[in-house]
Amino acid sequence: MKIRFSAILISLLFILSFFSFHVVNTSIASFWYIDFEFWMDGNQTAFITVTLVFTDTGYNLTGWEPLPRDFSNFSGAAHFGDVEGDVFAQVICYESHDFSLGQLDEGVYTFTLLGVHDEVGWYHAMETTVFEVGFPADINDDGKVDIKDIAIVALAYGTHNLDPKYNPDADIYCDGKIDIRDIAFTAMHYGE
Ligand SMILES: [Ca+2]
Repeated sequence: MKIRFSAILISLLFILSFFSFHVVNTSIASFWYIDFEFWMDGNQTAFITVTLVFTDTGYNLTGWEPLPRDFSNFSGAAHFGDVEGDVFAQVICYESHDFSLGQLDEGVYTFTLLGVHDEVGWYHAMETTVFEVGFPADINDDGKVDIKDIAIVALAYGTHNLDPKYNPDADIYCDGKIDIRDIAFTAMHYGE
């Protein structure tokens, strides 16, 4: 009986914690307006400018932080905290930040901005943007996307970066493997 009671209690706590986490996540998302702009400087270094606006009062931005890259996925974090004192004061934060992504090969990449509440410490994925470097579907660099480009990806299909048949030019999503996404991307730009 005792065991069953603790099992029910643990289950209830688990459900409750999941539910409250979910509620916090949903409500916090409405505090932001996010805009991404991808650009490159004269040295072929890539940047993402993130513009973030609080559309509600009671919070302030405390800083930005670049997070580790995972293949073609980049992420950065915006830290924020509660405004001390009168939370009903009109505090609308509007700030931009440049995240340097370094020099990138032609391809398709993603950038996700995470929100970190300094006091609570949790991460919340706020928004993701997908951006292209160069003209990745033109794999043989002859200025057009045609059957030759599709053939190059098809030949490398199913390989990963340790295979001799792996072709990094055909790895459009830069994730170390040639799969259906790389073929689909090339096909989507066919004729350009
Ligand atoms: Ca081509």
